[in-house]
Amino acid sequence: MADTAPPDMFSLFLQTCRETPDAPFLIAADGTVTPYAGAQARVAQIANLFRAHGVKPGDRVAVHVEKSQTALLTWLAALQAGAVYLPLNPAYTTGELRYFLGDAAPALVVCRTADAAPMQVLCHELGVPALLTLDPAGTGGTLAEGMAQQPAHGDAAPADPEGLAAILYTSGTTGRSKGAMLSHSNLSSNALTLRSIWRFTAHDRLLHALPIFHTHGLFVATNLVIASGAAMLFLPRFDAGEAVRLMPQASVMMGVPTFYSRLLDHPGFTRECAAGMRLFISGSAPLSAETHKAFRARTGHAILERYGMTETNMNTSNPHDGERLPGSVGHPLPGVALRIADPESAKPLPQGEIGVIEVRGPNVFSGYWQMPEKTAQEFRADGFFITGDMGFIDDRGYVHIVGRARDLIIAGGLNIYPAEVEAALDEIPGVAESAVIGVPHPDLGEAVVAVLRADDPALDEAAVIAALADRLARFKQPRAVLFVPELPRNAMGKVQKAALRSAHAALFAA
Ligand code: MCA
Ligand code: AMP
Repeated sequence: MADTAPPDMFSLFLQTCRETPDAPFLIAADGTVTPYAGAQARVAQIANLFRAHGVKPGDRVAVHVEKSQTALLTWLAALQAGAVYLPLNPAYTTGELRYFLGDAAPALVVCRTADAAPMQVLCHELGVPALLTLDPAGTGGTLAEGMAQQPAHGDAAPADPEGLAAILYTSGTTGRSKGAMLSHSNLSSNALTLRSIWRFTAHDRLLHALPIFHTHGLFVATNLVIASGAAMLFLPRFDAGEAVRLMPQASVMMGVPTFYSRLLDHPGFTRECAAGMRLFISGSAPLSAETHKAFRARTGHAILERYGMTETNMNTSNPHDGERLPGSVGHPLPGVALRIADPESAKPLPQGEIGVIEVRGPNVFSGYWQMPEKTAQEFRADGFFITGDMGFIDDRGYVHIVGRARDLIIAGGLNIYPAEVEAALDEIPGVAESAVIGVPHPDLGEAVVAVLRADDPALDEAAVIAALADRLARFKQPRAVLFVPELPRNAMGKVQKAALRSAHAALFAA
C-alpha cells in the first residue's frame, strides 16, 4: 500500500513523465518507441481537443474504438480534462450502445471512423453534443486530425483523488447493466499496491495483448506500468505467434487463461522463449490447475494467479516470493479485508467453509451510476462489498474460488449474463422459451450454449444466430443452439440449469 494518501491518476502519470521523460512507455510491434514525454504531449493534444469540443470537468467521455496507442491515450487525456472515462467494448452493437450512452449521458463520444454515420444518428437521438472518430490504427479520423492542430501542452484540471475517474459497465443477472463508478484513489491505490507486491520497476517491459476497455488491460496493466515508469510492448490483440516472437523483449506478461492455454498449444513457445521473463500473471477467469502445471513443466515459470472484479479492482494475489498455489487466487492484498460469509444470513463463516466472498478496502468502488438501491443491495452495512463469487480460505490463508452465486458465464475472460441472452432469444419469433448455460470449452474456458423449446419447427441454429446479430455482441452469442421438446424444471417451475449443464458438459470436449 502507498505510505501516503493515494494520488489522483493523472498526477501519477505526470510524475513519471517528469522523472523519466525519455524512458520508453509504448513500444509498437514494429519496434517504434513512444517515450513518456512523447505520450504526455499527445495526451495534452487530445485533452485540448476534448476541451475544444466542450468537455468540462465531471463530463463523461465515451470511447468505442479498436485498440491502438491513440485509443489508450484517450484514457489519460480524459483525466487531464477532468472528465470521467467510459470505455466500451468495440464488439457492442448499436442496441447495446444506445443503453450505455443513454444511461451515462456523455458530453463526447469517440467512435470508429467506419461507425460515424450510425453513431451520429444515435448521438442526435440521445442528445450527445460532440462526436469524434478514430480509425483502427489510431492515426486517422477526426480525433487524429484534430489533435494535430492542438498545442502539445496544457494544464490538468484539478483532480480530487476521491472524485470519479471512470465508469465501467458490467452486465447484471437481471435487468439493466450497471455502471461501476471508480474513483482516482480506487485505481491509484491498487496500482501502487500491485507495483509493490509484484515488484514492478522501471526496467519492466510488459507484453500487453489485452483489450483496453476492461479493468484488466486498462487499469491492472496500464496503470501499473505508469506507476512503475515501465514500458509496454503494446499489441493490438492477442496472437500466440506474435507473443512468442516478442517475448524475448519482455519481462512480464498479463493475460486471461485462454492466453496461456493458447501459448501452450503453440510449438514455438519453449523454455528458451520464456527464459528472459520474470513473471507471468493470470486473471479474469479461473486458471485451471492443469494449465498452471503444464506451463510450469514447459517453461519453469509458475503463473501468478490473482483475482479481481470491475467493481473492486484487484482483491487477492498469489505471492511473488512464496508458493503460487495452482487452483488458488492467493492472499488478500495489503489493505484489502476479505471474508467468507453465508450468502443468506450474511454471517461470517469459519475458516475452511464455503460461502460468498466479501471485500472492503481502498480498491472497492463507491457504487453504481445512478442506481443507489442496487448499490445498497450489494454492500453490507459495515461496508463490505458482496462479490457474488463463492469460495473458501484454506488453512494457510490462500483464497480458493469454487463457483459463483450469480448466474454468470466467463468465456475467454469476458462476462456474459445468461439472462441477457435469454431475453434476446425469447424475442425471436418461433422461440417458445430458452435457457442459456455455460459449458466447459477447451479454448475459452466456458462457452455459451442456448437450449431452446421452439414452437416453429422450421427454426434452426443458423436462423437463431442470424436473429441475434444486431442485438448482442458476437462474444455473447451462443456457440451452440440445442433444441429440446421440454426444458427440465423443478417442482417450483424453475429451469434446472445444473441438469442442463451436466447433460451437455461434453459438448466441446477436445
Ligand atoms: C472473441 N470471440 C469470443 C471471445 N472473443 N467469443 C467468446 N468469448 C470471447 N472472449 C469471438 C469473436 O466474436 C469471433 O466470432 C471469434 O470469437 C474470433 O474472434 P477473435 O477476435 O479472432 O478472437 P480472439 O482474438 O481469438 O479473442 C479471444 C481472446 C479475447 C483472445 C480470448 O476475447 C481476449 O483478449 N479476451 C480477454 C478479455 C479480457 O480482457 N477480460 C478482462 C475483463 P466469429 O468468428 O464467430 O465472428 S476484466 C475482469 O474480468 C476482471 C476485473 C479481472 O479480474 O481482470
Ligand atoms: P468482471 O465483472 O468482468 O470484472 O469479472 C469479475 C469476475 O471474474 C469475478 O467476479 C470472478 O467471477 C471472475 N474472476 C476474476 N479473476 C478470477 C480468477 N483468478 N479466478 C476465478 N474467477 C476470476
